[in-house]
Amino acid sequence: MAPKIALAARVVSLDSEVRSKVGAPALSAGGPRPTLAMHCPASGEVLPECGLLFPAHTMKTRSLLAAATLALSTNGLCAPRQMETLGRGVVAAKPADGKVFISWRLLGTDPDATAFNLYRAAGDGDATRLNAEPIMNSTCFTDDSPPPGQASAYFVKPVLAGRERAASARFTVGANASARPYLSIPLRTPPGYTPNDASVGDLDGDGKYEIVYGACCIDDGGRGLYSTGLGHGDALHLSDIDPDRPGLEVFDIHEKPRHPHGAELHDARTGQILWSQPSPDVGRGVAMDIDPRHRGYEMWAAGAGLNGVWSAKGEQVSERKPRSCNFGVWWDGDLLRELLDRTAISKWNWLDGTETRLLTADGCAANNGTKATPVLCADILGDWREEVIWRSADNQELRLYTTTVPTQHRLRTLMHDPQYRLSVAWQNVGYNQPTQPGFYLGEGMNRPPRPSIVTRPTPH
Ligand SMILES: [Ca+2]
Ligand SMILES: [Ca+2]
Ligand SMILES: [Ca+2]
Ligand SMILES: [Ca+2]
Repeated sequence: MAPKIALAARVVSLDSEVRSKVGAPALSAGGPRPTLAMHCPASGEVLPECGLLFPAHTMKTRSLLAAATLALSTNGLCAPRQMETLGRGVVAAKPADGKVFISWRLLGTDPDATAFNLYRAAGDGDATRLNAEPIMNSTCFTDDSPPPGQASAYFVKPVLAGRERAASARFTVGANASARPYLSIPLRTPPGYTPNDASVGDLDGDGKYEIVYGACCIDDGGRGLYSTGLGHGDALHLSDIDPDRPGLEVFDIHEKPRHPHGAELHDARTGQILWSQPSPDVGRGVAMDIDPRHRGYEMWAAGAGLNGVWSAKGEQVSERKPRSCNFGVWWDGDLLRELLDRTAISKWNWLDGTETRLLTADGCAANNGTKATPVLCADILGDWREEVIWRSADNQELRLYTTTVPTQHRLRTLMHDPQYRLSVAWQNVGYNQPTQPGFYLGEGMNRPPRPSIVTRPTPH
């Protein structure tokens, strides 16, 4: 409300000024609400639908009206923009000259008259103020004589009206810190291992989310949980692939493996391999429920010696496999997932191993060359089934395709399943991989648990 009040005050002020200039009677305190007028730049006439402040019959009046309009725009009718809460961001760097350079933030909410005192605490000693007078003309300082052989902790206190305010967090330069103009954040990267994508889910059911980073898994606290040691792969699927065994499973494939597990399903919590298929090189692999005769997701992969479709138990349930090994989409009325490849959606006919085309997105094009992925496939609108966004072949539009097939199944929006929501994000991380929910979504599924979420009220 504050900007609107300020704006009204400015308008009243200008209104009084303009009225005196043009000889119009002043507005009384209880009079009509002042109104800003819009006028035609060419004729100077006030546009009637915008309200009349007073006749725009002099250039001076028009100038003042323009000033009033400018006041309106510069005072801002919009509410203040929400911004993240930032601290002082004190940082200290140690260049090669033996000095320490310290800088900090002047925040957008700080009054213009804010000054700062900078303090240094060496070792366990008391803090010493480094500046003689509060620092007004900058938000940085060079400490010419940091105590040798001791850690130095730097912090600032804002000074307003001669009074110090709360101290910032401290930034400590170690006693033997190397002289270098950067801060080093060490990473632990498995040597020689570069996964192409990552999936996220609650692998141990404690409500916190782990990251499956190819063959390895990072616990919610950031520590390594396990690695299957099976190496690089171009695709990975995390979900409740086998609903008859507890927890989530990961279907992973491996490029030129030096082991017999070209395509394998493993326990997402422990990394234990549940079954695998050998192949000298596997480039694609997917997991989704396409066959209602076998409970759980089916899997297939593109690699030498890999034929047919496997059930969640690792049994070959079809000698043939879908022509594509790419994306899945919940599109028709059943709970099975349909095949999404290039700019088409197809249905797998599990009885004879053929496919039926359900949708061809004429005039659209797929992305990422041979990966042939859509812009996005997710439960964006409507019921729980997924929409597909493709670009038009001429790049002049994005098209959102939504199903028109009725269904008898009612599920909560998939976007409120936390793993699914994250999978919409992971879909475009690295090599695009389709979404996967944190529960089994397929034929014979149980009612999914109500997601443990809160939402912020928003106007509808
Ligand atoms: Ca967890
Ligand atoms: Ca499972
Ligand atoms: Ca199945
Ligand atoms: Ca379906």
